[in-house]
Amino acid sequence: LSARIRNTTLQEKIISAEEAASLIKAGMNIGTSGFTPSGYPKAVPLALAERIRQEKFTVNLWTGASVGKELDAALAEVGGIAKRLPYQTNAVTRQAINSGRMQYTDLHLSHVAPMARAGFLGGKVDVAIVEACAITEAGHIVPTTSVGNAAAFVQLADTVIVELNVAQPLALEGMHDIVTPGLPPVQAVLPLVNVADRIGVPYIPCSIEKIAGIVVSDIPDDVRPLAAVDADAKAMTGHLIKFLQAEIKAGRMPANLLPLQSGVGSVANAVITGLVDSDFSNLTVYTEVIQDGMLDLIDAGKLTFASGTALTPSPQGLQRFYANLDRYKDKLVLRPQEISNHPEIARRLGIIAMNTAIEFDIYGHVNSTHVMGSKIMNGIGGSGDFARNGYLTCFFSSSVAKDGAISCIVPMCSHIDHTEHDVDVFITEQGVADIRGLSPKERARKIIGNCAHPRYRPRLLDYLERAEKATGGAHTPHLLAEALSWHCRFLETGTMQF
Ligand code: 0RQ
Repeated sequence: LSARIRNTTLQEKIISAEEAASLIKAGMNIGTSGFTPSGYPKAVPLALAERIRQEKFTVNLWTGASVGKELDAALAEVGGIAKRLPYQTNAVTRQAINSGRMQYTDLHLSHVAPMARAGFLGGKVDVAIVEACAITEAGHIVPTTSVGNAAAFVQLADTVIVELNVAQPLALEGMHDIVTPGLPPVQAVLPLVNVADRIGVPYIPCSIEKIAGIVVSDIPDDVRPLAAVDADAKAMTGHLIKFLQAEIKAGRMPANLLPLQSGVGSVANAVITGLVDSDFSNLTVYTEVIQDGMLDLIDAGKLTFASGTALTPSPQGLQRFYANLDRYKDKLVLRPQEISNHPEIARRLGIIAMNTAIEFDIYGHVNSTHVMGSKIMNGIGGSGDFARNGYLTCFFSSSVAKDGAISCIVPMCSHIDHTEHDVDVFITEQGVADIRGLSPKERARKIIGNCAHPRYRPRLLDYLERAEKATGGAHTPHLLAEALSWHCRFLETGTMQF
């Protein structure tokens, strides 16, 4: 352990998970490391859940993004979370949110640390719980497979609990680049002009005094297998690659493209995997999650560098990453999410933003978060950070969901996360709608014609034409009494079909 805890005073601070959990009091704001099921604390949350089961109290949980079952599910199952932010994918948590048992604040991921720093999120960070692979002589914390908001939470917390995970290789040290920007009006310029630039230090600055206890754990990240690439995802990838090739030909994109950002899920993975078999080379990635497909691209010699805030591999991907860490380490960096998702940097680098929608409407608004207007799915995640600030912003979706009972292209979205002003290109398995520079009515015809499923196309066109007539050709014509009728029909009959 002396290789991992390099200060003798700190070696005396090793405590059990139960002792660490006892430092947490009812009503506290707990800020943890973790982003997707990577680099989150596990042993302390499990002990905290057990305490909550017996003593019945709640805390507020702030993370980087979604986290594994030992944190989200364990605490949600015992009713231990009063308020959760900023992104989740756990079924138990989702159920608690949608049944009114848990409050949920869905934030742009780049906003969380600045808002916590500014005191906007309902108090301070009382306790930070951070997974580490080592603690330096000075007390600085070396993170593991993600950074997320860990640096900001450590900076802001009164008390820090370090979960030293010996299952995480020590060789991860050096992969991180940590900066914690200040508060306006004196924020430093972030001098990041290439995806591989390092602008910080390879650890989370922390003082020895702030560390209240160190818990040694060996629980691995709860990484999940990849969803199979289905026919729709394959078709969307094909459309995207053709579209990008045409952009290069038209002189609107360099031959090696621009830094790629891609979301999570089956489509995102298919897109990245699809690039492995394409002609593109010397690619770069500036994103939040580094997935298996990016390791494939490195292995194929097509990716020169990837910057993210978390590794999000499959179980096989994680083993492959650990086994070849030295080789991958030169080509990867993990940053705080306020830097990986920073609007200024995304704009400067000119990223290609690629995210998945639940539904979008004929005028180009996107719903990424809510099913039928009311029920949260996961959250906006980083999609808004990148969509608003990308050089080219693409949204993907199958044209229909639930075996065709739902059209993912609707007259009006039942909830809006990204507006018509944020999107350049929509891609479904049907085709591509490039809406750059188009007026709302031009956009509507392109989206209906190129992206909607043939089964729903005539009805969408009929809606548009009747709306144009009823409003005398208004700028964005709607029949307000009918605009959400497709969703109402689904809720009443189980299908949007007429
Ligand atoms: O339902 O789970 O019951 O099968 O939605 O849909 O097709 O499996 O797609 O896993 O890629 O997730 C938008 C949720 C897509 C995700 C979303 C139903 C469908 C299925 C899931 P089932 P798929 P994916 C980086 C960027 C927001 C955050 C983001 C997401 C389920 O991509 O969370 O982009 N995005 N972050 O049947 C009702 C519709 C539907 C529908 C699909 N129109 N109405 N249900 N479904 N379309 C990541 C981070 O920031 C960390």
